[in-house]
Amino acid sequence: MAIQIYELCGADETNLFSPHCWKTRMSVAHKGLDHESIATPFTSVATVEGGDSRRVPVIRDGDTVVEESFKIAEYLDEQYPDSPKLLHSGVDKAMTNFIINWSQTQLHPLVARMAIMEIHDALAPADQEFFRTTREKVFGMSLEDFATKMAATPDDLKKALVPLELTLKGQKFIGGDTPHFADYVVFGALQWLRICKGEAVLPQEGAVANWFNSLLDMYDGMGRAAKAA
Ligand SMILES: N[C@@H](CCC(=O)N[C@@H](CS)C(=O)NCC(=O)O)C(=O)O
Repeated sequence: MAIQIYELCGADETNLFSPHCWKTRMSVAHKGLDHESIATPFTSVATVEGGDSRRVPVIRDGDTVVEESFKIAEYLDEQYPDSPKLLHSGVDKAMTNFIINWSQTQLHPLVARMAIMEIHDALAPADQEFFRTTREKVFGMSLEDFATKMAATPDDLKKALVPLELTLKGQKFIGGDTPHFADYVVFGALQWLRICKGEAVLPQEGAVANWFNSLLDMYDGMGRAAKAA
């Protein structure tokens, strides 16, 4: 039976753009498992699976419900030990936390600064209102002011990606020879930008570009099949 993944969606239910949900989609595919996406708008997240979670991704695997992309990866490794691992030792999990925090503090804010209005505009009207209210509270300014005053460029992104560019000059993946959950963490951030803002703002050449393209093509091109803006 396919694993159900509750994923954030835009006004168009096939527009599944969330960075954290992409981590889970790629994780499920890495384990060789099928998935069924359940498109979930912002205003429905709080009702998913009885409403315990305020965030997606959430998965249902038979009778088991798991939320949070890192916990989902751990669950998949435990439940499906015969397929390639997403995470290995305790040390490996500990270091993956660094990648998660690096991605969320160095890449996610840049994606927001580059694409905040595009993210907003892709949502259904009720979700736009939710998104505006919650994000304006965090930013302390209107979305429009944030988009102009805090605007970031593809060059800013390229600079933030230097540690990854240097790493991938010497190895195929963050995980070494094969992808690891950490690869999907960073992939999720760039896929979010690709879907919301388009491919032109992503690195066009170099090690990060090659790595990202190889992940887009993996699992029968699942990542590339998601429409870029
Ligand atoms: N640490 C969580 C983060 C999940 C998260 O922030 N999800 C966002 C979607 S990208 C969400 O559900 N947001 C709902 C909201 O902002 O109300 C994970 O990796 O699963």
